Amino acid sequence: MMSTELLTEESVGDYLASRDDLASRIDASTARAREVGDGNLNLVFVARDASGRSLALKQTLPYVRGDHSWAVTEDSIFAEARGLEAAAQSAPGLAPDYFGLDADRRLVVIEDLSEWRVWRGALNDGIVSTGAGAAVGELVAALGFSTSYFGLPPAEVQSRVARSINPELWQITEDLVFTEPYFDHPHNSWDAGAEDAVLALRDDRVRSHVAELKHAFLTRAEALLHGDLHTGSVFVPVPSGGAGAASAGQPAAKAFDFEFGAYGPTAFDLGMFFGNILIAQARDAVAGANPAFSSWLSGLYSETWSAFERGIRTRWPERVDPVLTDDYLETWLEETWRLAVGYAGVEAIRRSIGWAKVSDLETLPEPQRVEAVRRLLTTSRELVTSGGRIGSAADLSSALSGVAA
Ligand code: SR1
Ligand code: MG
Repeated sequence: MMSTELLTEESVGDYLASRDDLASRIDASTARAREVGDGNLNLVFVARDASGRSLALKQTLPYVRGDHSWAVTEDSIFAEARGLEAAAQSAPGLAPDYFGLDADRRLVVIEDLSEWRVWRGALNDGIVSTGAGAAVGELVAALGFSTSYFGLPPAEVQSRVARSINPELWQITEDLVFTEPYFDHPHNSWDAGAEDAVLALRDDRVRSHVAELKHAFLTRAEALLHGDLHTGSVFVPVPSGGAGAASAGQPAAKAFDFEFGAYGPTAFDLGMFFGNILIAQARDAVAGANPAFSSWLSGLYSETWSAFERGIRTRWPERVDPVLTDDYLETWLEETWRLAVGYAGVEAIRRSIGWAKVSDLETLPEPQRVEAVRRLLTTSRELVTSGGRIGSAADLSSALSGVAA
């Protein structure tokens, strides 16, 4: 496996000095860098010069940050670049500004968003981020339309699908999201108090529903996905005055970390996001004390879906294929919703008991965590096996009452 020279806080200045194309954005001679990444596959450096101008550099690691014996392709940087570029074209402002790829060093240069907050942390602190769900819905709609057979000629989609394929990265999602949690696997762990809820997932009826979701993930190369759209992949503005409202003209959220992106079902991005809102609700149910926050959280499914649906419907008149009728749009939206509900379930399950756990649950004291995980597993099992019974955001909210109660 090839391995590029990794940047360090000390070497970022020299690297920037070698990049004439960035000279107008930062003064390399006074730039100082800090490594701030907490993702699994990358280093992230924020470099700031003496006059306060800053940039972020994201470089792929050849291994998983939390397990150096787990080697991973550095080619995820190409997915990162593709996602940033597609977002810049179709959803300006809803991802960090993108200043280009250095293919040899496996790094991208992007807007520094260290003044913003990772949404998961803000959710853990009970902060309302007004409009952030709608921003996520709009981003998914923009990618879902503009990179797919809806917005592009077939030959163009097919060549993009071919370029986006990365079996090694896709397999991480196949294994961690769709397989390991449903079998004995050394990546899984849970508190003893959640044992019966975990064992209830080890059942062929559940596995058959997971199989349908996994097969759709593997075979429906509909649109370029973000591929890992959880609340730790979204920045929100830091609220001023506590109101949580983005300031005028500022987007309410920006998605980042596109390195798992390839062509797949649009429902996957929506479902990943919903699964993480569900986790935030479980945390809030056992540890929160702010009814306004709880009520805003439970409205996020409908806020996100409405923005997504609006984004697709608004673009629909520009579809490139006349056989895509208005009736077909209704069928596609229904199917996308059905799959998204299932993907929400598998995401909440794997974040509760699989390898990639989340701070929403991990920072809770054990008795509260057990309670939150039990609620999540029981409700997520319902989502995974619901097979279309949950037909709307309102149905979803009532199906989730067991988590939020
Ligand atoms: C080895 S990577 C594990 C997980 O972290 C990323 O954020 C993805 O969610 C992946 O499944
Ligand atoms: Mg990530």
